[in-house]
Amino acid sequence: MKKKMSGKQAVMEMLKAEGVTHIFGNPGTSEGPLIDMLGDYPEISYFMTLQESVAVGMGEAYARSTNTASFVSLHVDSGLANGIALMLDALNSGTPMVITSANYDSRKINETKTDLAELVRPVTKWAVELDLPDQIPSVMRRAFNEANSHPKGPVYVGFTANALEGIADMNIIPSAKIHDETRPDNTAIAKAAQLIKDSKNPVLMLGDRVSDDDAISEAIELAELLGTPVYQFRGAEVSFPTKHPQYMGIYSLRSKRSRQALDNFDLVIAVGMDVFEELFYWGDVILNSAQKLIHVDPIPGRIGRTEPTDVGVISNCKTALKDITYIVKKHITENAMGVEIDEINLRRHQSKLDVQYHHQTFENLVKDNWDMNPMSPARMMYELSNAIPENAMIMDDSVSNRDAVRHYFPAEKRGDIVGIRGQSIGGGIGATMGLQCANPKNPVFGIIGDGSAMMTIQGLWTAANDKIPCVFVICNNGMYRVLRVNYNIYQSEILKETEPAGENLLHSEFSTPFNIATIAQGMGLHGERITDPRQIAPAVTRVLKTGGPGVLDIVIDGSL
Ligand SMILES: Cc1ncc(C[n+]2csc(CCOP(=O)(O)OP(=O)(O)O)c2C)c(N)n1
Ligand SMILES: [Mg+2]
Repeated sequence: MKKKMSGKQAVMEMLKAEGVTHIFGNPGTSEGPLIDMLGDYPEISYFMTLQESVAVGMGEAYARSTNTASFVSLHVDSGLANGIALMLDALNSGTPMVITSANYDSRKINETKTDLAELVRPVTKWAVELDLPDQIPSVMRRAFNEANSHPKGPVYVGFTANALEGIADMNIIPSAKIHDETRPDNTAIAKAAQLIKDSKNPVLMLGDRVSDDDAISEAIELAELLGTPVYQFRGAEVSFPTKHPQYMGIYSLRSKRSRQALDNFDLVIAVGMDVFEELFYWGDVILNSAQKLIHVDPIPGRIGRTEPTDVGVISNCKTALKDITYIVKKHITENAMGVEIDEINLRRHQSKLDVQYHHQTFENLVKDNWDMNPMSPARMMYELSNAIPENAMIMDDSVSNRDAVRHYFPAEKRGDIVGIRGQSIGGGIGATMGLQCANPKNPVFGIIGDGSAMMTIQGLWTAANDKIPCVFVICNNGMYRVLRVNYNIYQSEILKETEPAGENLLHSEFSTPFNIATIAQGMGLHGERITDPRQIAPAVTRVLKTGGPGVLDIVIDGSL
């Protein structure tokens, strides 16, 4: 039913109708009309950040954890521009968000009024700016629909002062769930099953969208049926239980072990991922001509982007995995597989041995440095993983220490570990808070590189101000370590130079040290600096006892 109201009220009514309870933002004068309305909507909490990247980081993790678009309110052009780095990440990683800001009076077109939609068009799925109040309900409805349906991503809506202050008849009707869980084409599934049947040595690679599509059990079933090794690709969401005996870890072309492993397989079954997406250029085609690729993905346009694909299936991951498993099972029971059951058993056994071998190799590697000072990243993660409560959730922005994080923190289901999945640093501080806002009953620990933390360090204040009781654990190696790691790989593996200079890379070290524990204290948080690994467990107990947010600034070794 139509109701007369102002544009600014329509914005708030639409948020209420959409079920939005959290606004992550940073206000400016142009947003005054909206901020002023908040007093009338106590059911909606506004989390004030002191820099827009913090708000976007909060929105990113909140959306991924609640599986629905988050709402972020930024300031006109300058504030919006500050949010762009993490908006780009959200676009690349498909995180549903509705981001807004307000603009000046549209009659000021001759002055320095920025075209806000134009400003963010490259980093959004859809971007519009409104001049009329009566545009607000339908555009907000479409914004949530667009953000929440494939390809998911950030959507931008700008409101001029005219749209916010004008009065019009409004229909406040929220978006409805769009059922875009596409079913796979039967012919494609039959072709995929045939390739699996013909394969002697397949591998399963699972991207974040396996987790998004709630397809972990289906992935386990197919993996166990085939006895294949399983890799997680990128690994920002949990797509496979890390303790599973066939789980090989995170796949990255930057790792020699990953690249070499690929040579062993005659078939890659890639599900819910951007196939072989990577930082460096490893060639225009990664697989050799004898290797086959099945790619299942829910997003049209993601299949066949770079890698020649033998069978491409646009489908919800859960449904496609189920259907493939059904046919493969039939092949097996009819004994029609190219390989015999014994061979599948052998493959399963071999996968388990490989997993154990890699696990043991890691443990052997870190054993010698177990008592070193500063402590090794492995020791830090070992102590931390033993100290945190059973129901803790991990936000992983550990950058170059991700291998150690993943070695010691088991993850069984979606949400056990939520990783930063984009390219920008600075996401972790906000994402830790966003994860905590979405999961108020679980202790949340954000494991964050010191460089990434410093990019949005003012975010700590929001945790104190809004009493968000998460724990920020800083991997304090005093450097941008990953730049050294990557530069070594670039020089030796891409340029084929014999003496990589990563260790001595200029401007990768914080030669003037900073103390994040005292910075935290200065912003009203509990903060501790830890140099002795035996102090990690007592410090975790202490920070949890405060009931508020805190920082554990852990000094670790950064050598390559
Ligand atoms: C906004 C932004 N600026 C710069 C970079 C380049 N960059 C990528 S990783 C990184 C260093 C991260 O350092 P830290 O968080 O300390 O983790 P470490 O490498 O030491 O493990 C930098 C500067 C980036 N990705 N994003
Ligand atoms: Mg660092």
